[in-house]
Amino acid sequence: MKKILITGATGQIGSELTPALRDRYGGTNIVAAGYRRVPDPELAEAGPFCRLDVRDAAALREIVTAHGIDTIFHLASLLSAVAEDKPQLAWDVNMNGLWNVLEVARSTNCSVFFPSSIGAFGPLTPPDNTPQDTIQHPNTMYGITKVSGELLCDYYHTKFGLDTRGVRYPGLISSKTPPGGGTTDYAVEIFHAALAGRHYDCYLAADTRLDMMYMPDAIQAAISLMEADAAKLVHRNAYNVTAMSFAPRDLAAEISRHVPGFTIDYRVDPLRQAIAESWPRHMDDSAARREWGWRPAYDMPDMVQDMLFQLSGAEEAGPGAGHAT
Ligand code: AKB
Repeated sequence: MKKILITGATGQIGSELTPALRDRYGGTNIVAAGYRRVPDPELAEAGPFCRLDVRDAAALREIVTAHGIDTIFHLASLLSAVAEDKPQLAWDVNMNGLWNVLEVARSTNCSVFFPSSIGAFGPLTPPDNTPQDTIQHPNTMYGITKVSGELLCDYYHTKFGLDTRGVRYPGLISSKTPPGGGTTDYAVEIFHAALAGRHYDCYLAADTRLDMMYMPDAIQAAISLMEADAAKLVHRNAYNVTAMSFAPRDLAAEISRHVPGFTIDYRVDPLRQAIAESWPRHMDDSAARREWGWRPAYDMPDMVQDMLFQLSGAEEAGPGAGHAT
């Protein structure tokens, strides 16, 4: 990786992956592309930034050729709850965006990282110790675009020899960036409520257990996979990766250990509850561990401690100080 393009650079993963890659490879070698016109000053000033709608194939090609890009981290995507609300738009952005990236990559010989998700599984999937290779059959538009994306990336590898790689992320928790319309967003919102001394109404039921990961591990997973020896990759696309598995009740109990008096109620949103119930509770990520050495650094108690530390610093610095929006 010498010249990297990140699509969706202003989003949940992109706003932390971009600085991490700039630290590693140098600011000028990382082109951040986002849909929103006004990026954070930090993102725009530490290296090249351009506005990009991934559905615009010509604009994408122009950026890739103008900057001599050899690797694309394609993060632009609508998340699960938003996609369920706007399924036509989700198909357009998630599928046509990926198609454009793969086509540009095919003609310019770029490597491609594509993040899939636990959303690529469905109600027929074994929810515990979910195997790497198993029945998927998602019943949400988000999941349909993710499983189609996995298959498309595999196809471009076998048919055209393109270097496509990807992981299935669980719910991601970040101290820096608010999530944008996912089913697992409660696991971030709850921290802001606890630290502000507010009561939290959780939209998932107390015992809805899901796979989760702290953002530093998610960033490390993307970088490690893209730097891994290609000869060792058997699965290539859509490696199960996880770090912890908990329900809202478990997270609330751990937060209460640090924030005495924190209170929570459960007011279930049927849409997001149904999505969550169709997803794995805990994936088997042994293929990722075996093939490219995946190993998360944070379990749930470590994550909670660090989130509270990071967010209390940010909140002391002023409202929204920790948010890269
Ligand atoms: C979402 O809820 O949409 C995401 C995911 C698990 O893919 N966080």
